[in-house]
Parts: sequence; structure tokens; C-alpha cells
Amino acid sequence: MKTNFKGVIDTTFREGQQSSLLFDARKYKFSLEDKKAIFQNLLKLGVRMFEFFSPVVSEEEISHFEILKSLALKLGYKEVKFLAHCRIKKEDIFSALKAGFNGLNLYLNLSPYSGAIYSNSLRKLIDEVIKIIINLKKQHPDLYIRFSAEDFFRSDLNKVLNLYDAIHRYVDTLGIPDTVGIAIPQEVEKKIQYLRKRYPEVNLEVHFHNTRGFSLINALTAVKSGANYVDTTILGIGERSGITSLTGLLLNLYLEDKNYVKNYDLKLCYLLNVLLGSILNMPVPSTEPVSLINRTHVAGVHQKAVLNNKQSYEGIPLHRFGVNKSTFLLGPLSGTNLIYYFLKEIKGYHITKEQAKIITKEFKSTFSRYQQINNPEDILMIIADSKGYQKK
Ligand code: HCA
Ligand code: CU
Repeated sequence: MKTNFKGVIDTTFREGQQSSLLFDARKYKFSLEDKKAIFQNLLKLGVRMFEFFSPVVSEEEISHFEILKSLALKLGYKEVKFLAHCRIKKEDIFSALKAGFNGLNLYLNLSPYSGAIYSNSLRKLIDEVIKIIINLKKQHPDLYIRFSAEDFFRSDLNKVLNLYDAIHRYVDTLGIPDTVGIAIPQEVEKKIQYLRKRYPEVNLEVHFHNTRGFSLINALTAVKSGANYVDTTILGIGERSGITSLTGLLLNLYLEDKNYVKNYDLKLCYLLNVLLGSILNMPVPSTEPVSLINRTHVAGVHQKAVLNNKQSYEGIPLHRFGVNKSTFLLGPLSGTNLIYYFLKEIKGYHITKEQAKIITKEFKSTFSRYQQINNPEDILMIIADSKGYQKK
């Protein structure tokens, strides 16, 4: 398989910290301990590029970045890119270099909604950007530089192309962010293929917001159309409805072709989702592909079928992504098979299938009477005990 895809750029520490879920969890930002746990597990998974806030945001962010950088070295990870998300402004760039970043994710908004072009002519803007970038490369030849025209999909394509034509020789990567999440896959395919042809030598990085629910399909489409990097966060958290989910993307790339994700230890995916869920004090959302809920079965006929053959209602090998078991929710929709299995194999009652059938009938018809008991399994055992069945 010929692919341009080189990997994900994780921005949980930058875009992710702009998520309202941190406000809901009354955390507002990650603690150093949160960041260390997230960082170490992302490294283990195989992530090697991390985006951070511009150091001008706060002294605390700088000190956390320094600690994480030395942690990576201590753990023996040498080829890690630490990318500072900076406005194309001298103060941001200077403080990022001073703090010890080895890459800059620079950005500027050219869309009609930003005002940047109107307060300045495009020619003048391009000259300024190019001067800064050429100087940077001259003084720091090893510095990784990415440049993004923010709100790419609402910007005048010709204006962005004028700028990208002028700078593409001097940067490592050109960014294509869908800042407000308006792009649809057909447009993504067309534009990425076009940019790929126009700039064959430079990396293309994409960044999709999930406003319309398209961040995952847009990212997948971009990779298939020739993009090199995709920005992701764990659980897709980010500004407004967030961006592409890291594990959701890895799963979908795997289903497309295993070679895309050969550098990732996929079985750590679910653990990462659970880790962030625990930090945000919420379960892994049902919209996440790599979730236990995708292996949880409720209807009796489904439960019976899955007990015989998992593939009957599980279409994706989620066990490869760390979701190691199927779950059956016992409730009034469950059938004899599951209740027999549960009482005999899990709880150790000496019962026959016929006896399980009688218990099931009673369980379904009397379930609503046990309003003070929250756990359906407890109700089931009260009924089994009332019949005098013995446990092993
Ligand atoms: C932001 C906007 C941004 C930047 C993406 C990029 C976006 O919060 O500054 O630098 O490529 O979605 O455009 O996240
Ligand atoms: Cu963004």
C-alpha cells in the first residue's frame, strides 16, 4: 500500500484543554499528574508528536512542558516532537524557542471573518510571514516548522494558495484546519488531492472540528487523499464539539488497511479513553468507537446470539483495541439463555434450563415491583433464592 500517512499529532494538551468538558468537570485545566499519565500512555501507544499551548499562555504551562520533556528523555523516547502552537508573532516564537520546543505550529487566519487581510494587504502579510519563516530556518535549521491558514475551508482558496506558494519551500508542513467544522468529505477529498499535487514535497496536516459530526470521516478521507498528519485528541475533546478522536481514527485506519497503524500499540486505545474519562469524571462516551458500550448487549435475542457467536452482533475486532470482553446487561429484555448462564456459571446456582425459564418468566413479569432495588442482578437472585435453589 502506498500511503503518505506518517501519524497523528496529539493536541490533547492544547486543543483538548480548550474543551468545555474541563469546565463541566470543574477542573479547568489538567494537573501535572493528569498530564504525566496521559503523556506516558500516549508515548506507549506510539504517538511521537505533541502540540502544546504557546508558552505565552502561562508560566505553569511552560514548567509542565519542561517536566514532560525530561520525562520523555528519562523513559528513553528520543525522537519526540514538542510543538508550540504559536501566533506568527515574535513574542510567541521567541518564548517557544526559549522554553526548548523543537517545533513550531504557526498559524494565521486569512478568512473573511478574521479581519487580518483587511487591516493589512495580502502582499504585505505574505512578505511578513515569509521573512519570519526564512529567518527562523536560517537560525534554527533543525527546527520543525508548520504553518496553517486557520479556517481554511471558509477562506478564499486563491489567497491561501498565494501564501502557501510563497512559503511551502521553507516549512516542513502546511496545515489545513477546518476551524468551524463546516467541511464535508467530498470537499476534503477534492482539496487535499489538489494540495497534494500542487505541493508534492511538503507534509500536509489536517485538523477537523466536529461541529457537524464529520471530524472522523473527514480525517479518514484526508488520509486516503494524501494527507500526512492528522490532529487528534483523546476522546476528541476540544473547543466546542471537539476534533477527531485519536482512538476513533486509529480504529478506522486499521479497518481501512492495517499498515496505516503499524507503528501503534493498538491494545492501549481503550485504556487511554478510560484514563481521560476518569480525569473528566465521565464514562467513555457512547459516540466513541473504542468503548465498552460497543460490546454491550441488551436485547435477549442479541444476548443469546452473542453467547453462541460473538460476531453475530459485533462487527469490529474491538478486542484488538483493548476492549477485552463483551458485556450483557441483565434486565427485563434478557432471555432464558443469559439468565441461565448468569445464575449457573457466574453465581453458581444448581439449576436446570427449565428452572431458569420459570425464573425468567417471573423476573420479567415482576421486575417493575422491585423499585427500591437498583441492580437487576440482585432482583434475579432474590427470585432464585425464593425458589430455594442452592448455590455450589
Ligand atoms: C485555535 C484554532 C485551531 C488552530 C488549528 C491549527 C483551529 O484554537 O487556535 O493551528 O492548525 O481549529 O483552527 O485549533
Ligand atoms: Cu481547532
